[in-house]
Amino acid sequence: MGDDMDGTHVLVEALQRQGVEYMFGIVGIPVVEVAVAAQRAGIKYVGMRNEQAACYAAQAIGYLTGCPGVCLVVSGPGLLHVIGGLANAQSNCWPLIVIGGSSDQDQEGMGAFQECPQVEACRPYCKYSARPPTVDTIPYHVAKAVKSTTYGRPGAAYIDLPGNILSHRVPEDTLTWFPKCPPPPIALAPSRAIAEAVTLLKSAKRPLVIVGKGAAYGHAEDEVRSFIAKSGLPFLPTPMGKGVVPDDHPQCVASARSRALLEADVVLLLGARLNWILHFGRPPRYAKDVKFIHVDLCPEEFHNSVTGSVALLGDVRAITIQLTEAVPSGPFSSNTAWRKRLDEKSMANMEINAAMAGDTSEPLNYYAVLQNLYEMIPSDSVIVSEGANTMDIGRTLLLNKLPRHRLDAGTFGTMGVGLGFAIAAALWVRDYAPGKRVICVEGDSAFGFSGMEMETIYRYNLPIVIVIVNNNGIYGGFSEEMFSDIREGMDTTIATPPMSLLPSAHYERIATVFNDTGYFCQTVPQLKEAVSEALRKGDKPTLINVMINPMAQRKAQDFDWLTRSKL
Ligand SMILES: Cc1ncc(C[n+]2csc(CCOP(=O)(O)OP(=O)(O)O)c2C)c(N)n1
Ligand SMILES: *[C@@H]1O[C@H](CO)[C@@H](O)[C@H](O)[C@H]1NC(C)=O
Ligand SMILES: [Mg+2]
Repeated sequence: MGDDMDGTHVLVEALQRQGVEYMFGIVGIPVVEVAVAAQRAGIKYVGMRNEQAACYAAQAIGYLTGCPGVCLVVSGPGLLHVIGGLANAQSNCWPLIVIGGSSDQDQEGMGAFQECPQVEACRPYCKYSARPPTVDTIPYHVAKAVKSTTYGRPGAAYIDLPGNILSHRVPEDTLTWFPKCPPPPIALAPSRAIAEAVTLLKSAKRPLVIVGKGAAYGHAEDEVRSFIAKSGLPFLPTPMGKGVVPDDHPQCVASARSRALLEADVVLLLGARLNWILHFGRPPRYAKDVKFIHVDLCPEEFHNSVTGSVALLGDVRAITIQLTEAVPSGPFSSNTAWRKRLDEKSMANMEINAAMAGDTSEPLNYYAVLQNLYEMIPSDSVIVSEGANTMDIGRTLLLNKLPRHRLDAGTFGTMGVGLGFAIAAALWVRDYAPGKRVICVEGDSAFGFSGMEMETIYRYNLPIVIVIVNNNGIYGGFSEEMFSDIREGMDTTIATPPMSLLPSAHYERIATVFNDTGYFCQTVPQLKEAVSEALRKGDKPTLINVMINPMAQRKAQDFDWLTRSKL
């Protein structure tokens, strides 16, 4: 007879056989042993301070590596904290496996410690949610979770492990291990559909390509770049599609986004969904009769919101090769009127941005801070960003030249993702792209959601540069004087504006808790000094708090950012 193995060790070995490399989490009953066994087996474990942030880190490493990261949590409250993260991963279509300990099965229904309907709670936010009934079924469920999270549209999976299963021992020779899940099969579009797409593109007067994060996840950068080069078509990226083709490419019309969407007559979507980020493909943001050619790996995504003209189902990289082969060289370069209209608008918008960035009067505005930051950071940096104005203005000013180098609040618009994403990015850089920098640009409110992950960042000595763009509030706040005037003699809960945070908070002093010194900046020279020191040090975290004008605004927009129905 061979040796016995407990559920914990079966779980860890199954994860390892599936190629899982990173685990993020918080331990407690009954999963302490899982984290310890994972480390012993060589799985990199990062202990975090809140399960939500751990889950953000796990899904970001999944997006960056293509292999799901694991988030390990305890029963009850630990599991419930992770659900925001699960929903975020599912919404972004990023691979993630959450593993939750749960109370012993023989106490079910009796008010067991942290008893909670965990499999049911996770199910709406997952592609697969299950509890292996026995120790010997764990390898099957782990293999199935890996397959569910990476095949078809990527997403999240949940595996529930009661304490009694984690500790139960079975003879090793009764176990069946599953081989590493093969990479997802690649589907091409039928050549007839490719021909239809190309005919439509050729007939277009005002064609536009939109590059989504599906193209980034699908590693289609070389193919999309070739397609853009050969076709000569103007393009713009979605927020996390940035960098698949460099933002500063001459055919990028992101600076004329509203006009490009509104006036295009044929739009080719490469791994981008017609959800709120692309204003549902409908008026008033698009022409009423615009035609969509949609490339997606999920058939249910087609004809959502508007009926498309051509649906190309399959792998975005393979289909982009098909399109590149079928499209004639530079057929659109003759279409100078359309390009001219877009370029004029781009120039006008870029001039407004440059004027605002050039205004370095104090208190600073967003544009001055973000443009000066951009000019200092290496162009291959991974940029993590969240906040409202901070993130939106940063999307325009912080250009990406490489794919998967922008991580932000994404499809679900979640605040609190930044530090978890940055932790994952720092590990990815350490292990796969040494020398790159991770720059995490946070609104002051956004930073607060997962602020204690600063301890995690210091504990693992991750060289992340965190820049807080501090305007004393959510979208904006008040100066110290106005804040105290507003509340003078009043009940603070009645008088404090809901969008305001404590004025002039010295978030940089959080660094002193971890025996470091942060930077407080109110001027451009101070910002430059702080960033250059951070980049020079290079081997440790840096926390920079930049005070800006609490009344600073985004430049005037042609449309409300969120397209609303007229109810
Ligand atoms: C989890 C979550 N809670 C609340 C919100 C609503 N919300 C949107 S942006 C934002 C914060 C914006 O403030 P800040 O991060 O300081 O950026 P700013 O616009 O001030 O630059 C909040 C709370 C959200 N998107 N996600
Ligand atoms: C704190 O930092 C100083 C140098 O800045 C160093 O000498 C000291 O050892 C550090 N203390 C701890 C506990 O790390
Ligand atoms: Mg703010």
